Amino acid sequence: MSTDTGSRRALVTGASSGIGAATVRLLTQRGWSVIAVARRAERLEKLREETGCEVVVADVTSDADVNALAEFVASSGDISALVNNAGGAVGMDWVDQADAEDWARMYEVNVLGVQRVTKALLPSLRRASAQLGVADIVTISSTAAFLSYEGGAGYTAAKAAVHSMLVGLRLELSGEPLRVVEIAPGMVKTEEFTLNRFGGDAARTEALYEGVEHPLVAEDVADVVRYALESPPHVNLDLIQMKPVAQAMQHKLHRGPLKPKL
Ligand code: 8X3
Repeated sequence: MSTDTGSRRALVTGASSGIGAATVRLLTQRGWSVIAVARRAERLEKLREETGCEVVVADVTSDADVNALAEFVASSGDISALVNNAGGAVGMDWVDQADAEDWARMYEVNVLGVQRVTKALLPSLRRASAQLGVADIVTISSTAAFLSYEGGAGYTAAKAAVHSMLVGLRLELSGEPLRVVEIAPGMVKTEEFTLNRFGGDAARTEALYEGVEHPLVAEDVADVVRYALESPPHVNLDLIQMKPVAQAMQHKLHRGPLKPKL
C-alpha cells in the first residue's frame, strides 16, 4: 500500500446496499474515513452503527441534495476519493416496447447522477490532491457499457454514456494529479440490482442466477475499488472489466459446475 489511508477520506454513493455498502465496509476496515451516501436513511443508519462511517441522505438525481452534500464535504473535510456507485437498471423491455420514462430514469441516475456528483465534488478532490499528491474518481459502470443485449438497450445505452463521459473527463483532467478509474462488472449477485430491474419479481431474479457457479458478489467489486484506490499514486487503472469465470460474455453464461476438459 502506497498511501496512508488514515489521512484519506472517501465518499461512496449508492451506499445503502450491494457494491456501495460493501465498499463502505471494506474501506472503513482499511482505516479510511468514509461518507456513505444514499436515499434510504434507515439503511444508512445501520451501516453507520456497523462501520462507524458518516452518512448523508441524498439523491444523486437532485441538484439540491447534491449541492448540500458538497457543502457538507466542504465544511467537514475534503475527500480524496469519490466512488460513484449509485445506479441501476429499470426493466428488460425491448426497444419497440420500452417506456421512455424508464429510460429517462436510467439516464438520470446512471449518467447525470455521476456528472452531477463529480462536478460538485471536484473542487474538494482537487484540494485533497494538492495535499496528498493524488485523488480519485472511481465509477462503477458495467460490462453493459461495451456490449448490448436484447432487452438491455436502455441500460446499455446509459452505461455506454457513462464510459464515454469518463474518457472525456480523464482527458479534461490531464495535467492534474487526479485518477479517473472505471470498474465495469458483469454478473454480480446482489440483494437488489436484478430484483429492482425485474420490478420485485423474486422468482425471475433467482432464475437469472440459477446454476451459475459463483456469480461475482458485491465484496469482489469492493475489493477492486480498494485496490485501485490503494495503488501507487502514479498508477491509474483506467478501466477494469470483471466477470465471474462462468460468464465468458454477457450472453455466454455457463450454468452448472465448471470443470476442466481432461
Ligand atoms: C450489470 C451487468 O449483464 O446485467 O451491470 O448488464 S448486466
